[in-house]
Amino acid sequence: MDKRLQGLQDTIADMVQEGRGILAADESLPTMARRFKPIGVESTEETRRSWRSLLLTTPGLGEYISGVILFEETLGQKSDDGTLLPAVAWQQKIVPGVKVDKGKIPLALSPGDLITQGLDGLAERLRTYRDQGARFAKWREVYPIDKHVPSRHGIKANAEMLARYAAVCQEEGFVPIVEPEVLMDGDHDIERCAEVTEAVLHAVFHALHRHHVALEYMLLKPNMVLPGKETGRARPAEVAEATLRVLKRTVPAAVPSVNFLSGGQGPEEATVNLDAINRLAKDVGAPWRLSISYGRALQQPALHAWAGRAENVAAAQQALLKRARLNSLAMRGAYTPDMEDET
Ligand code: 5MM
Repeated sequence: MDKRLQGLQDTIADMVQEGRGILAADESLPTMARRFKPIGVESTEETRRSWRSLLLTTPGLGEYISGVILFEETLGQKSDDGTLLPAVAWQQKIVPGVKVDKGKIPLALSPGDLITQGLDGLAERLRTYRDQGARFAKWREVYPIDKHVPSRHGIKANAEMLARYAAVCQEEGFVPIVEPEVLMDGDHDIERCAEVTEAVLHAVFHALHRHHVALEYMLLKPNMVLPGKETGRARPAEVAEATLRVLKRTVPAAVPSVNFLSGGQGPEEATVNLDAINRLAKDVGAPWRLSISYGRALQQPALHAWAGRAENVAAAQQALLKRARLNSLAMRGAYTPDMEDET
């Protein structure tokens, strides 16, 4: 095996492990400001450093978390003892990665569709990130659901973008996380989400094939199949059935792991649904690991416990560890809601 492929294989081996998932801590500046606002913390370089340092120095986190997606700024930041944060992550065998997209804009002449920017200069940026310790990358395309959205053209354009990003990553020795997110916003039913997610994933894997992306060396970060937020929640068994049905129709077995985003589900809801998916997969079989790449669903309780105060760091780390541990159980289909009452 050549050196580049061996490097990709090693990264996959370090990231795809039973009972371990990915922590998404790659919020851009406006998103981080939105997350800090309810706890009364101003988003500055220093508060973002404190928060992300708290996450990565959580004792025992590596037992449940195998990778962390960082925001570019974090790659150069240090913990209180002066260790660079990517190195802090790796002390617990948590592989550091980086979000490389530059955010979404409206897709021109295609009302309602969005498209993500950031391909220009990507290979050069990846070389810098590699020197800073990153070994994988992440790029998100976003698909709102409406009557005529996403359009067929929008689905194709977004798939092309994800595939071009993934190809550049693999050429530079980075494992790409491919994140097509069908949003939960709206009043659609679960079948409409299934229909859109299926069309999106079909297009993404066609494009990845056209662009020679090796599926063995990438990770998929999709949404679960859920009804719109305004429609109300579906039963976990229903979510599991629809999600596995769509994934089985669209995701080749060569992909080593599917790492769901939480997408606005509450922390417990995201765990219950992951558990239901893994319980069903035990019955009906699934060729990939079914794990997490949660942002809000892992961080939210910890963020509220912290509230920007140094004296709350230990409590916040406990809250993060609890969500990581319960999601680890859900990856095995071994979570029950009464576990929420244990510390
Ligand atoms: C969908 O968002 C990703 C997963 O987070 P959730 O589990 O909270 O849904 C997340 O990685 C997202 O892509 C980042 O937070 C970056 O978001 P922005 O919009 O700030 O680039």
